Amino acid sequence: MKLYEHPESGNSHKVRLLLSFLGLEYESVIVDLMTDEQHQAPFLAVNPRGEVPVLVDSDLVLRDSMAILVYLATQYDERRQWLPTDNAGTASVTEWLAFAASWIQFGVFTARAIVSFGIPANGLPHTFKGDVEEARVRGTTSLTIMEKQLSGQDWLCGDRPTIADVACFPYIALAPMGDISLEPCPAVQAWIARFKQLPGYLTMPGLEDPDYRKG
Ligand SMILES: N[C@@H](CCC(=O)N[C@@H](CS)C(=O)NCC(=O)O)C(=O)O
Repeated sequence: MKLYEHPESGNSHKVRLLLSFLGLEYESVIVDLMTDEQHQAPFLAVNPRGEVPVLVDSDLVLRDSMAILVYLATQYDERRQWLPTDNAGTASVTEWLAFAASWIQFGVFTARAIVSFGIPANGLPHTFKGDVEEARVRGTTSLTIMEKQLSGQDWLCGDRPTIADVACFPYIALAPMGDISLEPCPAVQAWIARFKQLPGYLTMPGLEDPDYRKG
């Protein structure tokens, strides 16, 4: 398997995490987001959306972190620990994958991109400023929603971690990079601490030092 990724990309990190939890080997191809390599012809031939991550497994090319998580959890997790097989369980996990791709992406993700990288990301040209206030409102609301969900249970979809937790973890844990505090959310903080204890957990820049880009 080949993963097109970037070390500071939380969407890439979701995939790195699940590959590690499942003990899967892969070849890493770094796409330099800092020099706009994602918008140059060679990479656009791989992903016309100009985004990482992309996973290539034999003839299959997957261009979205959620699609990749579902693929890995169905293709390579024989015990189906990361994606329930019952219909209601599958739908509940999908609800949180959609939350990660919408509320989280356009909330904490976007606030982090603007505050720590100076760009709005989300496929917009670097000349765009982005709206950090809008992103912070969505980000704060996302945290409130997650706080409520995690107040009565250890994991987003019940008593065991699933790809719902993997999909939501990086950008929620990186929220302080967008100047969104986790202080008002003790249940979210406890979930982050629990997630970091999972066997095979990997860190990424910003998770331990949210100010590393602000120096
Ligand atoms: N829906 C996509 C979003 C991927 C995404 O936002 N990737 C960012 C890095 S984390 C990217 O490559 N952005 C490049 C750009 O916006 O120019 C997914 O979940 O994989």
